[in-house]
Parts: sequence; C-alpha cells; structure tokens
Amino acid sequence: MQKQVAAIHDLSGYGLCSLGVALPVLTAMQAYVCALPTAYLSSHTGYPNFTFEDMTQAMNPALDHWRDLGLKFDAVYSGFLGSAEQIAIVARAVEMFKPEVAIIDPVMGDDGKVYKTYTPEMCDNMRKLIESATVITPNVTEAAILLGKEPSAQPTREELRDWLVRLSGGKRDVVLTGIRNAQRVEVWCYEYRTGQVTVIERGYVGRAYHGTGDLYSSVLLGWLLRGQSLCQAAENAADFVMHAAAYTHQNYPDSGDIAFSPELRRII
Ligand code: PXL
Repeated sequence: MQKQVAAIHDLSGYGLCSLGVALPVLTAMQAYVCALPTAYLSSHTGYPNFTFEDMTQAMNPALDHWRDLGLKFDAVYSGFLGSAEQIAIVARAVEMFKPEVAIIDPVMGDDGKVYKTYTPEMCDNMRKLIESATVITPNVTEAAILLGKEPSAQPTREELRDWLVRLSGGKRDVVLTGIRNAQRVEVWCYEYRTGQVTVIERGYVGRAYHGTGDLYSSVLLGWLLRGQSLCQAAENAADFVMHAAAYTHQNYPDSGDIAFSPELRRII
C-alpha cells in the first residue's frame, strides 16, 4: 500500500515552492499525495504585486469529505498557510487522521524577515500549531519567531542547542535548517527521545535558491515514510538538496528557483 500524505500548502503559479515541490517530490518517492491548497498566489511572495486567493473556506469541507471517504493518512504535512484560521484547520486534520507523521514546516519567513502575508496573529497561532506536530522543520528565522525572539536573531552555536530543546518541548523532533556561512550549510537535527543533537554539514554553492526549504522538508518526509530514522532522513534530504543546488548553480546560475527535476532519479 502506498503511503498517503495530506499536503496542506499554498499553490504558487510562478516561483517554484510549496505544492509545486511537494507533489512531484513525494510522488517520485512513491507516496500518494492528496493536496489541500491553503491559497492560490499568482507568484510566491518574493515578487511584487502577487495576487492572493485565500482558500480557508474550502478546507474544512475537503477534510470532511476525505474523512467520509474513509481515507487514511500516514502523514499530514503542512507549510505556508493563508490565514490565522487555517492553523486550527491543520490541527483538526492531525486530530482527525491521527497520522504516524505530523510534519509541520512553520513557514513564516526567511533571512531574518517575516513573509508579507503573515500577520502577528498567524505567527502567534503557529506557536500553538507546533503542539500538534511530531516533527517540525523551521529555518533559523522561523525558530526565532516560534521562540518569541526577533526574526533577525542570530544564535550562537550554544544558543542553537538551547533553541532545539525549547522548540522540541520534550515531545517532538526538530530539524532546524538553513544555517549557513559562505562555504557551508548546516542542518541541526534534534531527536527528542534521546536528546541527541546531530549537525549535518554540506557545501554551500554560494547562492540561496527559492524553494529550497520546501524541497528539503518534502524529501525529509519521503524518507521518514520509507522508515528511516530522523537523522538518516535528514542526511539524505541534505544530500538531495545539495545535488539540486549544485545542478541549479551549474546549469541555471541566475535562476530564482531551485531546479531539481533531473535529480529526482536519485530518490525514486
Ligand atoms: O518557500 C516558502 C514559501 C511558500 N509559499 C509562498 C512563499 C514562500 C516563500 O517566499 O512566498 C507563497
């Protein structure tokens, strides 16, 4: 039986991210993905004047329908949300389907800045939503927001350990992404059952491509569904993203987005 995933993210028309990444990646990894769009944007929020169609009204009826069809989900996977109310809807999806993996990517910002559509209320609610998660995958900016700090906070390595413990709350795994300098990019992986911190380090191509965080979380989930441990899955996801970033840098250095399709064969 294929693993079933409920993927709750936006659909951005232009600019690869969110469902545009989760659907091809998890499908390539042999999962069956049911998409629940949180919003339709003409482009992701990095471009000026994007249109934004909030899908909140459609979401509870879709979940009810999936329940009535008797669907079972091995994973509920959420990312970019379109309104403060959607946070309760994601929590409801986890409560309803009781998946083995509830992976919440608390998408709120990057590079020290909050995304344009995220209100303070949404950021507050996101702190509550991570209570429903078995795994969270914040970047450093999102981790700072979840901990009530300035989004631009720059933690030291000692502080990062403390952040992981606090984000975990002793009951969820944490994979903290996007810790970079000019040469290296790191992912810090915290397994709550053992309290172990594993630092995963890979070469950095020197340019950040859009969609990388979504690519990382999607591949991580694919490996978790294949039964890998958190740290094995985090290592494999780091390898995949490194190959995709290198491919992009070599072939489309000026691309806004990460190009990953030729690399998918590595994870099929
Ligand atoms: O990659 C995260 C993301 C998802 N969805 C939308 C975004 C972003 C980041 O900018 O704008 C719409």
